[in-house]
Formats: sequence, C-alpha cells, structure tokens
Amino acid sequence: MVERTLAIIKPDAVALGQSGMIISIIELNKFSIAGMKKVHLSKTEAEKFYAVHKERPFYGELVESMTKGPVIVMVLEKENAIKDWRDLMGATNPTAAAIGTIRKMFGISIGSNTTHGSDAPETARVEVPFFFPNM
Ligand code: FUP
Repeated sequence: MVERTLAIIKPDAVALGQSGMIISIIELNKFSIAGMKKVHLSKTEAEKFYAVHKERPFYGELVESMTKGPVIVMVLEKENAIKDWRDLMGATNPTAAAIGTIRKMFGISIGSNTTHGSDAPETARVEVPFFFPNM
C-alpha cells in the first residue's frame, strides 16, 4: 500500500551539512518527497510534537535539541513508507543501529540521532498534518 510518513532531519545534522547527503539517500531508496520545508521549531511546537514523551526523563533535552537550529521536514511517499523509512534510519541509538543505516552513518548519540520518522500509521496521520496541514 502506498503510504506517507513524516521525516525530520534534526538540527545537528542540518548544522553539520549532512542534509544533502541524507536527501540523496532518501531518493536513492525510491521514496518520493511529497512535501519538504525548512523550519526552526519553537519550544512550544517541539513540546507539542513530542508530547507523547513528556513524562520521560529525556523530554527537556529532546525539546532543547530539536529547537537549537532549523530542521528539514519532509513527507515521504512510497509502498510501506513508514516501515521502510524506519528501517533506513536504523535503531534510535546510533551505536545499536545497523551498518548502512542513516543513524549509524551520521548519528552522534541517542539524543543526536540525525533523523525522525513516524513509528506507525496512526502516528503518521497526526505527524504529517502537524507540519503540512493540507496533506
Ligand atoms: P524513535 O522512534 O526511534 O525516534 O525513538 P523514540 O520515539 O523512542 O524517541 C524519540 C527521540 O527521543 C529519539 F529520537 C531521541 C530521544 N531519546 C533520548 O534522547 N533518550 C532516550 O533514552 C530515548 C529517546
């Protein structure tokens, strides 16, 4: 089934000049980029986006790391886009991510792990319109 998922290139990766390479990898893996923009999240926006984690000990650091600079937000489209983008990103912690995954190649730490991807169809249905209200 053709699906849409939300992808974010996080502030550290944008600041390090890695976004072009990451977008190339996305295209080489046959995702269609249905939407893309560069935005600098406010604290309120980042808190809302990651509200599911608000009771977790890393929530404050997560919000801080997502607001320290601009991010590139994309809607990726393909068959099984949600799982395929999660597989291409790799495990949350770059040290545990498989060789060849984006988080393994570019990630610095669990709190600086290069990219975000929706984790399920229900999540994608909320996250895509969070950034792209008309999609
Ligand atoms: P993922 O779906 O792989 O992005 O992972 P989670 O939804 O579990 O976590 C969201 C973000 O919180 C991660 F990308 C990084 C951050 N995080 C931490 O900083 N520390 C943790 O122990 C877990 C997650």
